[in-house]
Amino acid sequence: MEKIDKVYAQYREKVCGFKFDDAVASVFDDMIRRSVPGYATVIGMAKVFAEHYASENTNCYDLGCSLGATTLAMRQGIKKPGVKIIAVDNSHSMIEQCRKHVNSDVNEAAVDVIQADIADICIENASIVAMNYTLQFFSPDRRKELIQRIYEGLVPGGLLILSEKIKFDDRQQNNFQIDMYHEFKRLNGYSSLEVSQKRKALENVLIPDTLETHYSRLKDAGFSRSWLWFQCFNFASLAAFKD
Ligand code: GEK
Repeated sequence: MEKIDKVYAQYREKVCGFKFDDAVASVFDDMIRRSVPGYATVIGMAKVFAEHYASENTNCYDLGCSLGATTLAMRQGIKKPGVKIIAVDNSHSMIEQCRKHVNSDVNEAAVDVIQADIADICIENASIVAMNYTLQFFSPDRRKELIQRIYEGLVPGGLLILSEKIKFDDRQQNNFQIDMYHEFKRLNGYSSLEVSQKRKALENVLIPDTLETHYSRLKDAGFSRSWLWFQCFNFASLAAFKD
């Protein structure tokens, strides 16, 4: 039975920084589906991207794989022989459950599930790198170097899918997108208390960039084409290609 996210349902005297621990991992599927607008579309499309862009004898990376939703979607879509998925997360709680999901999945492509920091892994021979809602948790001053390593690790024609919470330079737009995003969460059954305590927990933990910052970082790394293919409020997904 799917577990319902009640992590921030009770009033807390002190709200500590958000952690990907057992309490979060055990309700994560419900949490992310009710908290990230367009999550089902973005994950569902990982299957389609894999169908089109996972090429023979290459690797597909899922950076910040959590429970393995993107990994399993890509695995369903892989058509070419010799493709291996490398799923990486530094949370022990997430990786334990991700392994269980991968082991009970029936699709055939090889999958390595690795507990590691994405700063420390080698990215090589990649036709796809999916980084869904993970860069936002990575130290801002190391993001440029990580994107550069992803670029270097992609084969020519390779694809980076980068999904993120974003912010906006225009204050009015930023307020509008955030307000409507909070309404989206209430629509999905979160109380005002849950919304405000979660927001507090994510302060200084989830640090969003603007779309402009993403585009210029991708360009500086060498990506010749970066396109917005999905956006709902302050959540966006980009497809960036290495020529
Ligand atoms: C999905 N992509 O379901 N190294 C490795 N993992 C990290 C790091 C790091 N430095 N920092 C954070 N994580 C998934 C959802 S969730 C997004 C991704 C969210 C991991 C962290 O442990 C968590 O599992 C994941 O990145 C972010 O499509 O919760 O909003």
